[in-house]
Amino acid sequence: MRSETAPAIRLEDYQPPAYRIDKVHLTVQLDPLETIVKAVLSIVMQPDTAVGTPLVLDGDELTLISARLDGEDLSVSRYEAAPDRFEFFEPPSGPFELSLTTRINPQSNTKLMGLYRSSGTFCTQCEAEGFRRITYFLDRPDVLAVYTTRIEASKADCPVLLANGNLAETGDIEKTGRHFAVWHDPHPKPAYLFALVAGHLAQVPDSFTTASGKAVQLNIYVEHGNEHLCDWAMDSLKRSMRWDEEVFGREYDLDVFNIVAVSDFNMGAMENKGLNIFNDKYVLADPETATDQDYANIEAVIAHEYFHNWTGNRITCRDWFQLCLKEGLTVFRDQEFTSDMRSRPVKRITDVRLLKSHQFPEDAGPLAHPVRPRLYHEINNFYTATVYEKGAEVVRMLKTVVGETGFREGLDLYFDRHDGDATTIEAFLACFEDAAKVDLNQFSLWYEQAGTPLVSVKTRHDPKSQTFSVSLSQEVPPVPGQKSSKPALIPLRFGLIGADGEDIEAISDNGVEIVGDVMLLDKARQEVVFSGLASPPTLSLLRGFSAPVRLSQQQREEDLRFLAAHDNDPFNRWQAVQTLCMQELLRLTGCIRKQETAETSDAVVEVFGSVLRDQNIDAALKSLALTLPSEADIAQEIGKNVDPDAIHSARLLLRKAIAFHHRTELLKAMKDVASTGAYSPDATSAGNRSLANRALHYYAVSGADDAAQLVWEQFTAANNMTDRLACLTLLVHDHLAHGDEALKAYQARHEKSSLAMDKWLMVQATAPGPETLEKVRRLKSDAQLYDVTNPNRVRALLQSFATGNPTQFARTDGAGFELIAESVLEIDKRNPQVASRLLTSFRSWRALDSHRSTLAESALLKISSCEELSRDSRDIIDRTLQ
Ligand code: B3K
Ligand code: ZN
Repeated sequence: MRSETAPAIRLEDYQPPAYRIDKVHLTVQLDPLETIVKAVLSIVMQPDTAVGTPLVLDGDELTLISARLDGEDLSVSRYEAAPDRFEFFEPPSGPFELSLTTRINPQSNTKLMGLYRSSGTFCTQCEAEGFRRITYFLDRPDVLAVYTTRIEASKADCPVLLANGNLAETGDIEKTGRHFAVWHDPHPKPAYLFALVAGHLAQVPDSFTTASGKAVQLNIYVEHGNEHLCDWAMDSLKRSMRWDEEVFGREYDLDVFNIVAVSDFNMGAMENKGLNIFNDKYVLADPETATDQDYANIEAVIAHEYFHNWTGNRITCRDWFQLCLKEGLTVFRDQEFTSDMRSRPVKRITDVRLLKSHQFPEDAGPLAHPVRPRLYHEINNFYTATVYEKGAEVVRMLKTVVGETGFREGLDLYFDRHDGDATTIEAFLACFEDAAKVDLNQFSLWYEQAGTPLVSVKTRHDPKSQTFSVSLSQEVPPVPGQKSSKPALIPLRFGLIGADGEDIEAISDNGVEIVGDVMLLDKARQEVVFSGLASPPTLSLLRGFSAPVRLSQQQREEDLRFLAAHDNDPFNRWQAVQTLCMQELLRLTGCIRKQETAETSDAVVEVFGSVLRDQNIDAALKSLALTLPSEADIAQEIGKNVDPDAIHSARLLLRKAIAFHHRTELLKAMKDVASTGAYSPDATSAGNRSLANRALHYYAVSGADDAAQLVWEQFTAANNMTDRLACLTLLVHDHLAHGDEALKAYQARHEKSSLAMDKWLMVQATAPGPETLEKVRRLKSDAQLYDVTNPNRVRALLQSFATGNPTQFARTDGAGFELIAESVLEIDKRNPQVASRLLTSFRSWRALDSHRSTLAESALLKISSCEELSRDSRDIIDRTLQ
């Protein structure tokens, strides 16, 4: 007997709530095993509600202790309470106060939703539906209330007591050894933004003065001993606050902004009003334990959560289908912040790589869904790359379509018109239609249709008429459960490049609207004809990746080499190198599969020489240009009958050829950017390290006699985590001498830092080679090194194996799939969200060759046959197998 699938929730069934809850007064008496929550709810029946309509509150694993109505005990005949609901029959038709007291057990809360404990600290996670695990409530985002929270706890165990809003009162509870704090949040908010933290935490204080001169107290709370690791996060916070004022005119609105870092957290961080709670991975950093990537992530996540204060908190979602309203927009905002703080082209390339590696496969597989889904069984499974990353791309396209000014005016209108609302995508788009006077009807399809559009391009030059025609067509490949798709409005930024490498101003006529350097594709097939072109230009299409589409364009190798050298759009220069590599990698993979001799193309290898020698691109960009498409990217491009071993071999072959041919230039590149002096996390220094380590990545397999020794020496000499981890990865993944010694040395050095040890687990889990599986199993059973209760450990060891080690996950003996299937079942019992996320690593199973896909299917069927699967995992497994 398999467990039941939860009922589907549909967008079309949305109904406004029958009752409002305007005020919430919570008293939380903290105790690890028996926490008592008294909730006093000020409730009003909505004008359209029929008198006598029952009030049904959500609950999840709750025990009711008492219920009172306007201060009097509520007779048991007037309500029914179960762990998952509280139903009040025939509530008063006028305003009333319902007081409910419930008991919960934070210590046994292994789902890490609701109120739980992380290393002894009490903390909460309420998005999406965690508040109902604290008290009975209308736990939906369109019920907005003003919260006052009184926390009571042992003074010794919990000297720090925090909740949303401003601190109103503190004091001792006489003769009990307990104390209290009262927090008041004047901004009405949905329950998912509620937060509470209590524990033994160190406070790192700072301050910020807003543009209008208001003083805000800033605090980061961390475990004692970690105070010295907060400087970067605090600096990032202050820069985010200033940037949001300068770029979007948004100021902070409370007296205090608190951030708490905890070590057990299901995701990255949470934007609770005035009290952001973070996975410590996105707060703590010093050069010894954090890489440049970690520094960049911290900056971006701190900014993202802070930006939610306006896009998410002051303006929230009407229902969970509108999740992209806050997430897509906030990701767009954090991407812009990073672009301003660092290098815009580098950020764009990094984001597009992420989109292509995470979102494109999602959109091409069984878990595909529109940016705004229409149906869900478990909302936690919709915090996806599609909602976040494609959602941000849609906002970026909106900006392209309505123009810079129209975009800013539309957003200003959105903030004005909807401040304090729980609203929808339609309302958001209407602001841009009104401000920029455009019709976004066709554009809105981006929110409705799943699947990545494929844009096919053909060009033709006619010397007689001196015209250059570009024929374009668009189609969305079939998506399970989606009827045929309509043509979307696709903004294609482009340039026509002359033989001298300069962009040509060309005149076009006919059906395609062109605004500046953007063609607006709006039909299934269209043609643009440019005139006055005696010789054929080179077309640079989809500059800046102006739309989340796949391009099918027959590009000659010489055109790609020309674009790689001359395109004045940095994104497309990078893309040209990637396309060249991808074509070469597909060819090599084909040869290997057919057991033909695979020889690398000298011309492609030489492109890397030109990139290495190019004086005009900065180090970070150069490093990206030298990065080959990942194995997963190649697999995705192949699309079906995928053999990960062949892909791995092809990629290694090309890497070795590049390394062998450019040994001298690689050494020179390393020398040119070698760091002198102390570590600094700034973008330029990080770019230099990135290039040096990229060059070393090639040099390590160049066949040079000193290669392995050089990596080992750099490992031992490294004065920062970025370099140390880069070397460790090479030593282990390329099976160089000293690999085991390096792992031991790293372990000895970092065993006290769990974040650093996560990297150690990850390096081993992602090592290619058949020995990895046994190693992962050994590590998994080592209680000193692995802890199934900690989501970061699970992600470091198992998620990285499943998603970052394609040859071993998809082993031909099925042992990789089995390991992950077993682990999903084990984790699912404790923490469904972490388990279902791990389970999504099977999403591309149908694209594998028939032997491997049969093995994957049997692992999936094993999971599916489990009787006690959580709702989260049941939803993913059903969709993955459909
Ligand atoms: N809003 C949270 C994510 C909540 C996930 C709930 N399963 C973090 C963020 O996107 O900022
Ligand atoms: Zn977010």
